[in-house]
Amino acid sequence: MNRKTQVGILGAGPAGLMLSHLLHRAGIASVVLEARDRDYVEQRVRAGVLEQGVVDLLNEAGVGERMQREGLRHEGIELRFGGTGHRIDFPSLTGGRAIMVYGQQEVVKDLIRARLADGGTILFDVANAMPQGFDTGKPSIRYTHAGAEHMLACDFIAGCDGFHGVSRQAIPAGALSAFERTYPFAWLGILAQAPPTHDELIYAYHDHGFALYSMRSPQITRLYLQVAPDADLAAWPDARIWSELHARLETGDGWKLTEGPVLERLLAPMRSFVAEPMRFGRLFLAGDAAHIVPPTGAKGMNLAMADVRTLAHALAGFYATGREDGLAAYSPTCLARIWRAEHFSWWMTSMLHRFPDDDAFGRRLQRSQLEYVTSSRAAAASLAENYVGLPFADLEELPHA
Ligand code: RFL
Ligand code: PHB
Repeated sequence: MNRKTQVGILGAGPAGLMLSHLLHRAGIASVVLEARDRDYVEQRVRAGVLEQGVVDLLNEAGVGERMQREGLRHEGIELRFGGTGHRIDFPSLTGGRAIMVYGQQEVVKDLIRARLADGGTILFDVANAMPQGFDTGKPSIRYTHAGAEHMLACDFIAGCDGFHGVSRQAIPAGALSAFERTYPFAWLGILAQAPPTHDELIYAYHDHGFALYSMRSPQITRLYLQVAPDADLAAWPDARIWSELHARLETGDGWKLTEGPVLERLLAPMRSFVAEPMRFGRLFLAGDAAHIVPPTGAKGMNLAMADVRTLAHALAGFYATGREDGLAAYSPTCLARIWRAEHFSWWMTSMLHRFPDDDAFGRRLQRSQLEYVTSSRAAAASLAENYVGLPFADLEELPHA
């Protein structure tokens, strides 16, 4: 069967769903094609930290109501090293900004519900999706759904299909430059049925390696440990995970980590990656399809949201005026923010982890950096403004169509 729409979107992650929602609000039709089923997408536990600007964007776009009710506003984080905790206070360092702890899968659930309530089309369980014709001005996406072959004809394609998706791969070799760094460690993450006993996230620097204390709700703790890049989950029974978390997170102040049943475990590789430019003809890449950061700066989902904000605005400008300048500015506008987040994520990662080739000099440098960001107001303010998120790019007001 052949279908037609204005924007064909690959991927129903935060990027694809938010793009479809923002386009709808601008009066632009789209169809979202997703490889997985709805349940899988809604249960996939990943990011948890929303920047202030993303919180504002979700609210302004009318999809922030449950987040406002159930999300946890955090006004700081703690950096823990040398047996002591040091708090970075966001509002006083950033002119009142903060973050929201609200699970990525909750954002995804809210966006899917909003799209369907507005009569939007999301096709789940799509196989063999292949963008084509985007260099000729007649783009389309071929795909298989419910056992039949289909073709979606569109004006533009948005590749929001994540790091392992087909969109970036569909661009001819040589048209993209890739910039990449891998790290010699991974994160082992767990979700535990244990009420958080600390109000804010804790980033811990420890001789055994990095650990992160986070949460999802007043009942659920989210915890991460730095492990070897080739770590095997089978070698990490619950008792070993808890013992390492106690060792790396607890300090001399009497605070204790509460244990509880482990609901979920995952291993996350650590990588920095950017593909430039984020456009080829009428195909636009957004979110993880174009760039990856290590999770230490909590930037991945936030960058995905910033990309689609810019893309939705550029497409709205095109449909309102026929002019292409907004579309031409998409990639450079996004890349400026992306490279700032790439640097911040790399910097946080470098400051907080153990590296296999660490020597005493390197460890002393890390300690000095940690002491500096927790004692100098200027250095703390730099960390804080990056963590809560720098202001979004100014987008020109659209002329009325
Ligand atoms: P997603 O979420 O990967 O969604 C892509 C969607 O595309 C689908 N897909 C396809 N669909 C059709 N055809 C194909 N051929 C397809 N191939 C793939 C996939 O099924 C999927 O539904 O990308 P998107 O939308 O760009 O969103 C990016 C975020 O998911 C990602 O950056 C964050 O999760 C990263 N991240 C964090 N980001 C933050 O902002 N704050 C955090 O605190 C944070 N913590 C994290 C993280 C990522 C982590 N992991 C597991 C990598 C913590 C971890 C542990
Ligand atoms: C999380 O809660 O999953 C989380 C928080 C902060 C990070 C990464 C992940 O830097």
